[in-house]
Amino acid sequence: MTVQQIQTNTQPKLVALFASDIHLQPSLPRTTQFFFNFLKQHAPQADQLYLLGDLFEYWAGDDDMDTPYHQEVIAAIRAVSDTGTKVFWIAGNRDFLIGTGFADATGAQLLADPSVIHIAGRPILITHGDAQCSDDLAYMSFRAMVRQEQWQKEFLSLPLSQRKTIIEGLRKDSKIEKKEKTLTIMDVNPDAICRLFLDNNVKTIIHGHTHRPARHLDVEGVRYVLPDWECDIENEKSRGGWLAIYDNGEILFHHLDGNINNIF
Ligand code: LP5
Ligand code: MN
Repeated sequence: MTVQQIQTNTQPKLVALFASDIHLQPSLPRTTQFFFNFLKQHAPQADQLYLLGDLFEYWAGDDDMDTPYHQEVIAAIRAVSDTGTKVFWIAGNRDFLIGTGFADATGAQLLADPSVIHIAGRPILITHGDAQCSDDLAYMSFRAMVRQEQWQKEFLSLPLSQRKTIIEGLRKDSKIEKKEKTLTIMDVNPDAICRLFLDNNVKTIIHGHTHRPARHLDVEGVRYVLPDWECDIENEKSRGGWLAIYDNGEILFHHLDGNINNIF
């Protein structure tokens, strides 16, 4: 009797991808193109794609879905869902007004912030990350206001053009205010992160928002911070990338230039 040797495939299988803070807008054509390439070439190879907030520069409401630009982005995400990759979405501080209209159009499932998911046998907490920036008191009170259901209902009842004008004003103010704030104030608060690890019984956290990509070896576990994307600054290297988890538990950063490693 011949014993047939079965060749095992040692290549780890891609399970999930994580990206955030792409800040899509029509004035960023190269960034948009890099994101579309990511959706077309990489996302379909994963079982799950997690978009962890601030995918858009801002979102004024689901009644703003019909612009050619938004239609193009929606179609690109829909194409990923249609390949069988499950797309999940956590809202960021710029696009928390995304609702069921966007979810239905893209096939994305909206998740609460934070959420605990299970990948390759490990529980992982995912969050946008802004809620943990608790030293930024001005932002915290702004956040508390705009995350109220009643407040959002009233804001969404304003005409779309008026909402856009208000938000564009806030974007300008935010850029000015950020220049005045220290990096420490705009980073996540260590106690808030510690509580997140312990209260949710996880050893892995993935978040975005701070635009300071890194793998932090915190006392309670490992915290992966996703990069923001910016590919439209002349004479500057494209910035951005995503995190990938494989079925052997390995977690790697993928840079836009094709480099792959375990630190960003
Ligand atoms: O986004 P980013 O990286 O620039 O900075 C964030 C915080 N800023 C924001 C504001 C957004 O960028 C702009 C608005 C988003 C649109 C959401 C849709 C609908 C909301 C409509 C609101 C009327 O999130 C920034 C943080 C930074 O992250 C780092 O964590 O520092 O925080 C701020 O800039 C907030 C200010 O410090 C406080 C602003 C108070 C203004 C209150 C005006 C209320 C006006 C109400 C009008 C109806
Ligand atoms: Mn953000």
